[in-house]
Amino acid sequence: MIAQRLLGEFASLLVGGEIEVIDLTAVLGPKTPVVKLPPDLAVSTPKVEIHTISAYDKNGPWWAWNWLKVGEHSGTHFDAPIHWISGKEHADGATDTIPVSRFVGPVNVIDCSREATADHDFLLTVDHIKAWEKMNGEISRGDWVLMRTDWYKRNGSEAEFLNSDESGPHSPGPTAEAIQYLIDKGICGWGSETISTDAGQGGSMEPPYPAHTLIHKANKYGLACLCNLDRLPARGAILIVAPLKIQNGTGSPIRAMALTARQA
Ligand code: 23J
Ligand code: MN
Repeated sequence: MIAQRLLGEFASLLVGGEIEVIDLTAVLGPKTPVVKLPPDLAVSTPKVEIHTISAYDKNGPWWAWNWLKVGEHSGTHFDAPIHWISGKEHADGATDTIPVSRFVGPVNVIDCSREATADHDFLLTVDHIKAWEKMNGEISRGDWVLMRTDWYKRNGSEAEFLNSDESGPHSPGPTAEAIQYLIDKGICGWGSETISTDAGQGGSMEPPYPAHTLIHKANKYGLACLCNLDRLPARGAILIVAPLKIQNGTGSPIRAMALTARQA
C-alpha cells in the first residue's frame, strides 16, 4: 500500500521535474579511451568501432543502422564479478545472471576531487571514508559507493585520461583497506570516474588491482568511466546502472544515470 502510494507520488515528481535524471555516461565511440595493459602481461581491449550498415542509401533505402565492435569493458561500463579470477565461481556473477534488483540502488558519492587534482596517484583511505560518514551518515548495506575525482573532465583525450608516463598510468583510486571496509559495510558496488575501478598504479599494489580482486571476490560490482559525479549530492540519489544481458558477460557498456531531487 505505502509502496504503491509512494510510486504514484514519485511518478508525478518525475514527470514534473522535481526529481531529475542526471546522465553519468560518456559518449561511446572511436575516441572513447580504453585501458592499456602492459603488453608483456596481457592483450588489451580494442578501440570502439562504429560501422554503417546503411544510411538511407543503396544498402537500405529508407533506414539507417550501424554495427559495433566494442569490448565489454569500453567507455562508461559495468564490471561483473566473473570479470576477475577471484570472482569466477559466483553462479550469479555474470551480466546475464546478476539479479536485476542490483542495478538500481541508493548511492553515496565521496568527493575526492581536491585531493585527486593535487595528486594524480591519490588513494582513498579508510580514514577518509570514516570522515565522510561523520559528515554524511553511515554507508549502509546495499548502497553503491562512487569516488568523485572530476577525472571525467579528462575523458575527451585518451592521453590525459590514462595519464601515463615511463612509470605507467597515473590516476586516483582506493586502497585495499578502503575497499575491504566498504565490503564489510555490505555495499552493492564501487564506482569511479577513471578508466578502472582501481588506481592507475593498482597493478603494483597488494593485492594487485585490489578493487577488482576484493570487490569481485565478494560478488560485488564495479563501475568505471562515470561522468558528472560533481552533479550528485553526497547521499540521497538513486543510481541506475544496467549492463546489457550479455550471455556469460564479464561486463558491459551502460547508460549510467541517477535520480536526484532538483536543487531549489
Ligand atoms: C583487465 C585488466 C586490468 C584492468 C581492467 C581489465 C579494467 O580496467 C576493467 O575495465 O575492468 S584495470
Ligand atoms: Mn571493466
